[in-house]
Amino acid sequence: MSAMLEELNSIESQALASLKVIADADSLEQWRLAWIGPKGRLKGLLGSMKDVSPADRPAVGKRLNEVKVALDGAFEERKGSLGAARPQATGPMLDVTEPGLDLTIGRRHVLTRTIDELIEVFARMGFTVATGPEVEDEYHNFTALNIPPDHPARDPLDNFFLDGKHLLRTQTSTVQIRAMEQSRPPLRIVSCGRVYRPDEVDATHSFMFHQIEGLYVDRNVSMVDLKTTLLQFAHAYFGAQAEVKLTPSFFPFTEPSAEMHIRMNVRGQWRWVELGGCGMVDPNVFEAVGYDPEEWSGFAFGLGIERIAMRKYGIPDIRWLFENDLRFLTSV
Ligand code: FA5
Repeated sequence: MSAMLEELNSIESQALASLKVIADADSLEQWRLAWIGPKGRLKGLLGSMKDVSPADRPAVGKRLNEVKVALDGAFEERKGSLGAARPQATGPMLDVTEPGLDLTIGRRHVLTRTIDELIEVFARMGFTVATGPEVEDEYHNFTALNIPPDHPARDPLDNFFLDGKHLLRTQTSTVQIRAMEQSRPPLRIVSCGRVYRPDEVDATHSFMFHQIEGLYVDRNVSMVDLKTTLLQFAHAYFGAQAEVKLTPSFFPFTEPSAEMHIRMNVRGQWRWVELGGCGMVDPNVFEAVGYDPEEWSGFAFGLGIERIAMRKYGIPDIRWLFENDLRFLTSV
């Protein structure tokens, strides 16, 4: 028998014998390093293969492999049995003296907060909250609001139609109609909610945004009531120095119509900011809901809630409101 084969037999029997008496993980690791580790006895023999005669080499190679498999297997088995024998912990694995983890307290989204704040301001002026569906029919989104079938605002390219007759509402003015259909005057409501338009998205425009709609119907309501209500809102929400300006505009459902601008302090500078549209309810709208326009008069307004929140909280880009970036959400 070649000297190498003898050496291999001896390594095998010595290694297996010494493994039998190992009783802890440290000694097992020592054993691994000594016998099968990268600098162990078995690896050392590999270097001597070049001295084996070509005739003996196949047999020696085969035996080397057998010994390696035997020692690796015995090692794994011993490791397993030592692990199983390790004493199991008793009692709870909990150190009650360790400092606890900080819990991050969440907060309502800035738009939700703005909606609640707006509703509170108008509630103090006697407005109640009304709601309406986001999926609307053409009648409530257009026809009842005095927007005739050939009006460009009804163009399918300017709306999110779901089928030929239903669409995602483009304005909260739809709730004016639904509120008037459901009750008799006098009436004083606000309605906040999502609206949808295929507008190109940029720092001030989104394809989905929120509006607050206001409607006041009574006898002898005038533009003075409208402007006073908006001024009260501006003072309550943006501070006593805020001013309101109405400039002529056009909406099919109000006559006369106006754009509402508020002069407010935007990061240290006083500026006029346009927040939405308003006007006196058009007689055709009253007729559509069965109110007598000779008896009843009223005003309505619709303001963009994102624009209000952006001014109030100094948010420069409308997209930040919808991206759910925690760096933004935790800073406003
Ligand atoms: C209207 O939607 C009318 N319904 C308002 C109204 C109500 C007039 C009642 C008269 C009586 P307008 O399309 O201008 O009007 O939109 C109102 C406000 O919504 C705008 O001033 C702006 O603040 C906001 N808004 C409009 N488009 C977008 C958009 N793409 N992204 C964010 N905000 C928008």
